[in-house]
Amino acid sequence: MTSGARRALITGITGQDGSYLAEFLLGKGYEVHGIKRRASSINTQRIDHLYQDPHVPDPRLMLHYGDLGDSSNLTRLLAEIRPDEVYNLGAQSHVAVSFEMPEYTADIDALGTLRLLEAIRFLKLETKTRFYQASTSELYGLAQETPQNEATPFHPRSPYAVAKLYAYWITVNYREAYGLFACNGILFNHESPRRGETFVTRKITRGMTRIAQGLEPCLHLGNLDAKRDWGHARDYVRMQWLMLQQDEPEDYVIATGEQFSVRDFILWTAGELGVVLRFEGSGVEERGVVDAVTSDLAPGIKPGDVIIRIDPRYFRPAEVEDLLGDPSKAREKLGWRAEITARETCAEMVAEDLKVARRDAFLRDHGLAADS
Ligand code: NDP
Ligand code: GDR
Repeated sequence: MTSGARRALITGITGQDGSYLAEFLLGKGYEVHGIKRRASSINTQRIDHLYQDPHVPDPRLMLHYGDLGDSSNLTRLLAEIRPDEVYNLGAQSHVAVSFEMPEYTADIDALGTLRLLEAIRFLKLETKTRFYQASTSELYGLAQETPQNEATPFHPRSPYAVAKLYAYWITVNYREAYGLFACNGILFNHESPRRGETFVTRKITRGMTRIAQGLEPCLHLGNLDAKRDWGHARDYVRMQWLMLQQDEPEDYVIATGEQFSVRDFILWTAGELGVVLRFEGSGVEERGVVDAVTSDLAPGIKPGDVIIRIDPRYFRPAEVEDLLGDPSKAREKLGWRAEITARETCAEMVAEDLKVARRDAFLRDHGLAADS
């Protein structure tokens, strides 16, 4: 522990939001501690640009090995760090994977939250440490009303969402029972160039830029009709911090208030690449067919190519079709509003993924690719 700066502990610091939040808090002068998991390969790519040699005087970013499944580890870290703010972003965060790994998802996403809260209580940090829980629009699932706000009833539709429901309520419970300053941010989908490669937006921008560079022939997706309220992660981590700076702990919906379909996102991506795309057929036979290519960003694509196909393996046992958030409370109480639109987020993601795809194509063309 170093200076008298405010101290934050972030679980999930190696993830999309964790990396933006760490950047944001360091910019505010915080001393930032993050929990990373031991893995057989390096898993800190998203925060490597923030890394500081622990031997430099007064380091501001410190990483600790840990896991939300390990109570003694969490308790020891909290005892050592004594953070002013804990941001619980760590989770098995993939909805489709939660159907494959329901027990693990419940252990990490539901009980992991309890483990952290109990550690705070056990160490008598309730009056010092403020707690942010990464809750989710997936809680609404089969939404009872549109748009969804803080009063909309929950109807979770996946093991992930059910685990997050427990985490939501145990956070409320520790606030009510022990007076902990604990908040749920009910965040709608938010994306960025750092989004995990298997979430639909990044899968689209990464897949289509690779097709554009002739690295892959076609992208297989699931339900193109799903509608989401997509924001940008950089906008949303600002709100996570703001919630913990208030006089009273409360729960907030964070969303843009605009909704688009997966198909819209594909068409935006095609537009960024100068590809005129048309959908034909229906159901599992639906296909994205290229009508024209109007730029030099997609040398790997020509008219008539089928670059989008449906693969039923990406359908979920229970789907969330339609989510749209109402962020009025965040706007009115905290003066927050999303600054980056879904369309702008898509453009940024395409630009970043195109750089990587071009590099990979260059390596391939010069016989330098790892597998060449
Ligand atoms: P990511 O999947 O990008 O990051 C998840 C993070 O959790 C990673 O750092 C991951 O580590 C870590 N993690 C996974 N399992 C464990 C574990 N057992 N112990 C400790 N850490 C673990 O998610 P996002 O950044 O997108 O989301 C952050 C949080 O917000 C998550 O809780 C998510 O469920 C929630 N959320 C996200 C939304 C979104 O649209 N992005 C919307 C609403 C809520 P590693 O890098 O090693 O895998
Ligand atoms: P989501 O995000 O489930 O909303 O959870 P994801 O991007 O995975 O899916 C969004 C919608 O797209 C449909 N879809 C596909 N999804 C994926 N991943 N892959 C595909 O090939 C595909 N084809 C269509 C899905 O069926 C779904 O309807 C994200 C996560 O970040 C959660 O952690 C977070 O809580 C919620 O957002 C809010």
